[in-house]
Amino acid sequence: MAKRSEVSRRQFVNSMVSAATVASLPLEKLAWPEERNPATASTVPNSAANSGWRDQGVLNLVKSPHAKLRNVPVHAVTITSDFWGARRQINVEKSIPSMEKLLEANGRMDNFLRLAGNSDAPQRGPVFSDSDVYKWTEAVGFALQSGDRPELHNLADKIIKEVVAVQEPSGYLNTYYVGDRAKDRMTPEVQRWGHELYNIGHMIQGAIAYYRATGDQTLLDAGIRFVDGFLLPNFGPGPDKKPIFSGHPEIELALIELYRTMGDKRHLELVGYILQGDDRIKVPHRGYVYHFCGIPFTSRTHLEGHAVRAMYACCGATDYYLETGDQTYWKTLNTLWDDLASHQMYITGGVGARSDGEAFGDAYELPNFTAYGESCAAIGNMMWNWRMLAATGEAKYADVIERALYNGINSGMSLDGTLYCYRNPLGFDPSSGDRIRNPWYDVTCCPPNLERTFASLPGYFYSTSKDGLYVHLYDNSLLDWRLEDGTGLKVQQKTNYPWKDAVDITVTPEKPVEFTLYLRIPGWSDHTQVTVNGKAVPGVTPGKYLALRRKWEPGDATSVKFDLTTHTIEANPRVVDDYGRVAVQRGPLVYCLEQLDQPEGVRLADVRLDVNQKSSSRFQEELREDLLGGIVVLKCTGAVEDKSSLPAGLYFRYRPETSSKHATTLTFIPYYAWANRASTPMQVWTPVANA
Ligand code: FUB
Ligand code: ZN
Repeated sequence: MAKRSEVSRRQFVNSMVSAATVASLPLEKLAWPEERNPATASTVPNSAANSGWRDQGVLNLVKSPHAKLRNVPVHAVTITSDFWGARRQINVEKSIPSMEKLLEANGRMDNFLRLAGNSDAPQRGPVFSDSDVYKWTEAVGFALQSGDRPELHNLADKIIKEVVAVQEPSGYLNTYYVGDRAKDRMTPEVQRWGHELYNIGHMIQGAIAYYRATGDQTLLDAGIRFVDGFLLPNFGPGPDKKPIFSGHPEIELALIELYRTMGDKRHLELVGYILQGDDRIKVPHRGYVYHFCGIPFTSRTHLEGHAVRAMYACCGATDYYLETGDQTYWKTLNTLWDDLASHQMYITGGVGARSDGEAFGDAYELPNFTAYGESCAAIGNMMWNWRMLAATGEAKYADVIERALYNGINSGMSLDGTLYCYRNPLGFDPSSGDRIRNPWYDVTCCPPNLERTFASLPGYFYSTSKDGLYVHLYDNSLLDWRLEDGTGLKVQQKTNYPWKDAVDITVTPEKPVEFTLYLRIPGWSDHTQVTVNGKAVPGVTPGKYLALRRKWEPGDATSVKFDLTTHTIEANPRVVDDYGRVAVQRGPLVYCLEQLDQPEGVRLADVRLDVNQKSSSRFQEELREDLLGGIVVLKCTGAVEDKSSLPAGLYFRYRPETSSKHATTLTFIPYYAWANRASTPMQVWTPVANA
């Protein structure tokens, strides 16, 4: 299908403010250009009627009846520099291009080319290899939503052509279930393990991101052909159709975004059917646990099974709720979320305690060294909380997003953007032989997942509501969008967050207008000060949005000062692996100890944290521009317990009087930056000296 050509508002914004622009955007960028002057320009209401493809956010919730908040398009937010600006620049300049080369080198494109007669290479990679290509395409789609990059654009166009070239007339498209394996397509067993619908789900998500960037529907049409031509006529409820078992939830959220994009209600209804489960496909009980599908979603009482599957299922179910308002779904989602927050989530926002089955553990089962914490699962956690936030406008969901994003997701990609963690443990000993960061995995789900997440990040900074604008995340950035009544609005953030406590926010509506600016006050910030035009605002509560309702005038200045006191955090005593230990958190960042930062001869296994001093005086902060891309290092006094007098063997009488301790200085770095130098021991949870 032809590309639509339009003068892009995004291109306009990007020509004015490029990602290379440094932190301080001059104030004139906040001014409205002549043609947007309220006196001369007509306002464009943010209604379904004109929500064109270019203005659809990460989720297009414009018509979702049960969404309290609506997404702001990725192109409307320019993250200019510093924390996420640097990360995103590396993502688009290094990670995404190098991943494409790796996909080629590892046969992911040959899998398609062979079917078109353009390669002799045999099929390579696991059954879900196609999804690697689709997730990469999604990353490019989001990257292009922030501004055109001809090289990436051309490369993605070429890849999309190679993909759609091998779609069968029926609409079926998969590079694994071909030839001798074609007879196995969509058999119950293959629905369990074969990832056919998972692949197509990622294809549809990639296609939508690409469409929202370029208007190019080529891949989207292929996704629709699969669903409308192959899936819907043959599979679904009713005796004339075969049953569906989604196997690895993913198709659910993709189909709902397709429904939001194209408006075909059958796609939403199909998700209702899939989430209900079809008992014509029977799997053993452990299968319903592991796959997190196949039985009614609304019968779930806790998180269990494969963590990525569970998180994606929760995303799909929340999407379904946002469209239908089905209260039984809402009740289940809240039950599962409480389980997540009270029993199952690492302090880093990672999820999935067990390597065995890449799975959730029992309540409070959160081991550190053997933690699975797959990057994809933390991303799934963020995606789910983004949907819960849209449903409610409650800050507790944004707190989880921030926790996962800054820690358990951010750790997944090396600082140079070329190495990735599959697992994100909270303790590490390299003598295990484990290589934690790698350029490539044969199961390479995480790298392109991280790339699409960082590329989509501007879309997570703000939401609109009927009465105003929500600010969820803080970093140097410029929002150029509109309120839901159509009034143009620019919001500039200037900050050195998360290293410094201040965020200056300049609000520039195109004309004076009354609305509510909702500022997220993170749960970790005990004492936050907010002023508007220099006047202190009362009623600031941690873990809530602060509602600033007033008539906003162009140039109104809001300033926020967060409480970045470093805190030691203890876990519920039922988390046995953290008992007698503390983690260190400053602002949104969880910190860790890496062996190579500690004094010579001090082994991490022997260090204790002295918690007798007051938290505020315990840690000295050092801004180190030269280290790990620029970080705040935390130093504090600790103790080293001398165990050298213990005899050889496994068990000894406990004789605390004979153990000697000496003081040392411990150096903490942000967890996300670990394993970016040499491979040395690391730990997040450190025993306290008096435990
Ligand atoms: O099965 C597809 C992906 O591979 C899962 O989401 C990951 O956990 C990995 O197993
Ligand atoms: Zn993964």
